[in-house]
Amino acid sequence: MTQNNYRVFIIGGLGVGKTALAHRFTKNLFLGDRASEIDGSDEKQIVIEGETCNLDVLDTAVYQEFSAMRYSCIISAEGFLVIYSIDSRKSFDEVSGYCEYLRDIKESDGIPIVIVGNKSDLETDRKVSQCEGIELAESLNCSFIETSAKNNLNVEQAFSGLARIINKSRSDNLNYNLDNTFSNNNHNPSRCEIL
Ligand SMILES: Nc1nc2c(ncn2[C@@H]2O[C@H](COP(=O)(O)OP(=O)(O)O)[C@@H](O)[C@H]2O)c(=O)[nH]1
Ligand SMILES: [Mg+2]
Repeated sequence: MTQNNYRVFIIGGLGVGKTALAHRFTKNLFLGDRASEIDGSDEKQIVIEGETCNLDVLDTAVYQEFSAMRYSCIISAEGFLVIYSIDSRKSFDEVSGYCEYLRDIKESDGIPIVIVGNKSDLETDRKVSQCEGIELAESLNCSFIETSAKNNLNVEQAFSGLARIINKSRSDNLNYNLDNTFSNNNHNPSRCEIL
């Protein structure tokens, strides 16, 4: 993968807004209920630390759960958005399992992950406080942000924040590998950042 290319994978429970977030970010559209009909990959150029970069966004459909396709998407991605919906306690409870699943597949505890509490516009239906989101992210050594794909709140920040974390991880790994005679991707500097 070239320096200016970032591949990110979106994961989370059914209906949390993975496709809606991908569409809001890449096309600046909110598709409402039609979002569930569309899954796939898309890309967008953004500027990170003064450089124009290409972000490949992989949004795989539910039917691909545990498929070889999903596995290879995860292997090829450098960073992950783990999404829950702030109006669903169940989706929040699933977050740590997804993080563990990704870390198992990537065989590293240091992979860039941003935990995203989506549907922040649904304040009156909120079941998970922002504090709980932050605490979970800290305990899992991940970054955190709340978004609304519907109202276009913090969507760009979630993706660009992840790209910045990937950048940092690339240079950390490079320095680590240069500083050590053995090369291993498993060192784990603190990565918790509230975006
Ligand atoms: N209120 C609100 N609804 C959302 C938001 N994001 C997605 N949705 C809705 O949640 C439902 C599921 O979204 P979808 O993107 O298909 O979820 P996915 O299964 O995670 O891909 C759809 O009806 C979307 O319109 C959001 O930020 N706010
Ligand atoms: Mg979807």
